[in-house]
Amino acid sequence: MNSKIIKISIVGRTNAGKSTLINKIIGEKISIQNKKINTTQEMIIGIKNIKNTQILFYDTPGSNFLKISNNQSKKLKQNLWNGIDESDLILYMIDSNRLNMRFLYDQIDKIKEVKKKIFIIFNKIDLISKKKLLPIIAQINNKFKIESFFTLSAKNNIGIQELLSELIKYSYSSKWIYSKDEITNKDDKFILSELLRETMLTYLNKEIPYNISIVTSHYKILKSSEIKIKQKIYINEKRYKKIILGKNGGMIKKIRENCQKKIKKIFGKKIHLYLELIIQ
Ligand SMILES: Nc1nc2c(ncn2[C@@H]2O[C@H](COP(=O)(O)OP(=O)(O)OP(=O)(O)O)[C@@H](O)[C@H]2O)c(=O)[nH]1
Ligand SMILES: [Mg+2]
Repeated sequence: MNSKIIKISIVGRTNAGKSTLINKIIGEKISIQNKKINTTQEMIIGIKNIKNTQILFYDTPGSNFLKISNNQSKKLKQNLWNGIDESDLILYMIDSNRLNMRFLYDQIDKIKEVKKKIFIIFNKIDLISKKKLLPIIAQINNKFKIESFFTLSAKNNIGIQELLSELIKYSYSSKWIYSKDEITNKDDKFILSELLRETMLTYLNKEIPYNISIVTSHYKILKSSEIKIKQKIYINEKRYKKIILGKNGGMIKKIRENCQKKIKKIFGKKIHLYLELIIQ
């Protein structure tokens, strides 16, 4: 059979729902999602094979980092542009409920520079009437050359099939890059570390989740087919320790139990999770 591929980067402001869309398309949680900002930090590839076509989705960090430059954002920016550079087509994703036209025009202007086809995706259509978007779509269409517009709800799985059918039309003859059963470029250990980071984003406020690094140091399937996992949380400031541990260790307990539950849901096995907090 004539094999085909297409590489697509998903770009857009933090919280637009990029990771949610990838997870829905792949059918498994490969990229963490959260209502806090800048959830995705590394570029994660989701792989979807439909008949003879391999579609690669590059999940990128939220693009309001295009303009800011401190150390962390430089890395995020690099990961974002790597995704855009490698792709054949760009999906620019918008939270329809939080439209900011000036910001949007700025972003499209910037992304246009790479001269790739752009699809604009209005996400979270469950929160706003589609009618309201029509004049906005017309306005964008007048100003820029946009290949296609889509309205969907990633969270509620509305409009995703239509998007996939359209994307397939842009695929071209080429050998597949990943084997048939791979769903992401990241390994289990990376995904486990990300799940812990997601849990910490949920429970901890302010800057802490952005100032930790997590390493999954041990992952073993036991004879009972239960899984034993050890994760190290590195923090760069002593004062974070007290907050992460919580009163009588209550916070870290909550984090551990919640993360364990999430992993169990994904891996379908009983999980023994051990966390270690290390000050660097
Ligand atoms: N109501 C509604 N919420 C959604 C939809 N899609 C995503 N969300 C929510 O929006 C929030 C952000 O989703 P993410 O997928 O983490 O967003 P992101 O664009 O990957 O964000 P960054 O990684 O920070 O750039 C989460 O709380 C999602 O549950 C949708 O279609 N409708
Ligand atoms: Mg994300």
